[in-house]
Amino acid sequence: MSNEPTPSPPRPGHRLLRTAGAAATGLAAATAALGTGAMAAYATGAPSTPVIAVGSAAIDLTPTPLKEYAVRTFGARDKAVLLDGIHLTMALLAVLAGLLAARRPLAGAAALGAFGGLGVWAALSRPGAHAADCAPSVAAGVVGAATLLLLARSWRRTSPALLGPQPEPEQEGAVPGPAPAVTSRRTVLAATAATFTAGALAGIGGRILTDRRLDVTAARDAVRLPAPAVPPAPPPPSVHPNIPGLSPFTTPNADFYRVDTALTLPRIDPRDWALRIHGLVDRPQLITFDQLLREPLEELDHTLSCVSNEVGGPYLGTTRWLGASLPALLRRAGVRPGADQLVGRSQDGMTIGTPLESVLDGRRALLAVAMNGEALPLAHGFPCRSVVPGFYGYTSATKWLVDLEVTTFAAFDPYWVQRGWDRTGTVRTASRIEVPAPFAKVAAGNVDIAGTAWATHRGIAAVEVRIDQGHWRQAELAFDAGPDLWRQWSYRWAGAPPGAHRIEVRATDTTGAVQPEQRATPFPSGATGWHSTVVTVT
Ligand SMILES: Nc1nc2c(c(=O)[nH]1)N[C@H]1C(S)=C(S)[C@@H](COP(=O)(O)O)O[C@H]1N2
Ligand SMILES: [Mo]
Repeated sequence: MSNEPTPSPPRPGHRLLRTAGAAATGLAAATAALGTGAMAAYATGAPSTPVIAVGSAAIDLTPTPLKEYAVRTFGARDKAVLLDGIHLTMALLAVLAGLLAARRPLAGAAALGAFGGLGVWAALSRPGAHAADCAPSVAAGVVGAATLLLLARSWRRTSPALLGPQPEPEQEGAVPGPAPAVTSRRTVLAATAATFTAGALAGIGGRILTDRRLDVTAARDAVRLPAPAVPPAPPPPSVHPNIPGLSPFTTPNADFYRVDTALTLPRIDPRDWALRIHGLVDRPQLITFDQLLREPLEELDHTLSCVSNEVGGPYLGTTRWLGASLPALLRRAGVRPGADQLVGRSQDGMTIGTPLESVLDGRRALLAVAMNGEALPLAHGFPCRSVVPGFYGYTSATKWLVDLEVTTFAAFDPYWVQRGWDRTGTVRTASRIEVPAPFAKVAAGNVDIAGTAWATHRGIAAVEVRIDQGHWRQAELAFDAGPDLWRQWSYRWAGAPPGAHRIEVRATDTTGAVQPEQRATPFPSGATGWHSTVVTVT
């Protein structure tokens, strides 16, 4: 029963309260909806969670320039930013649905239900989606709509003005006897808050439970990596000029860049994993993880890089892969004449196409199972990914690989090619100054300049440095560990005079091609241009 005076006519304060209440019903109902969706995803898998499904669809629909902008601006945080954006948008729309519901409860509920419909569409549009994947969004939509309807109607009952003329109580605090329809505002507020809290807890709980159910870290820890058939010597120390600030020659797994479209990491138990090799082959293959580990395994030291890397950017790393020979497996399958593209498919539906001729030309392409002596980290493709030296990741390095199709370029455009990127994806010759850091202040005299250069699979023949547009000078190249690896370099700038200076670098690959000065954006086939750094000598 209400202890509050029932106002007549409503005062402005009450108007505000009613608006806030209406907004709160929308937020509470949406939270309950998302909580329900997260709980339901326990059964159908993390990618079918409504927000994840909508986010994944958004990633696939994002126009290339916007995607480039996101990678450039947010880097590895791009996914967190996207999810925050979706949550914020949802909150805003939920508030609007709540306000609408205050006037027209059914219409508000229908609006919230429509978001559920968006989730259904998104979940079903995922590659390899099953009908069941729409269940979390259906549940979310139904719960969201019903909750909003109930809450909005309750809120209306707290406001006699909305229910038509009511008899005046005799005095303040008197029991409003003849108006049983009027619910206490406090009761409805409590119900709204409880709905919100329950929804939030269900959301968090659903996520924790789903993560636990899908956890494959134990399975990953249990992987026993066989030794490679011919273990190569580790790169000698001379591959790395000993200059403070220069990146290590081998990138630790934890520091290895990550670029992919996966909002939730695919979690694959190796016991459930099998790789299908099919298409234009004489003998299609199905290989289990155990069978793959029984193949003669090879180690490959290799620098993987991303086409989205800006000049001087961070999206590359060097690692020692362990894996089975991809060309050997393709030969076993018997590649038919006429095939020119090898398409890798991941468990999450990514498609990546590599020129088949290059895979079979003698380069050391692998189906990799390990990185730096460890089973592949989940973020880098556990349990298996492809690696083909000479190509950017988007045309060669399918993570969470489950399917290899021998086909033609004419027959199929992979994911990034559909979005306008170059279908070949050969790594361009590039170089980067790492020391001194941009805008560093260094002491006059001898200044050490150092960095990395790469032209994966062709190899680096020379690196030159120039200062303030002077003559190009040869940098000193560290030991050449092979064409599939970056090459570190250094240059001692003797007698650096005080003032601001611009340092530039350019590399030459082993075909004799000099890195072009002309700037090009990463889209559609990799950035070009010389990297430069401005330093102040004091
Ligand atoms: N399944 C899947 N594999 C993928 C991608 C992806 O989005 N999904 N991105 C590719 C791109 S663009 C790059 S550069 C490399 C990056 O590999 P890394 O994240 O292990 O560094 O993975 C490639 N393989
Ligand atoms: Mo990439």
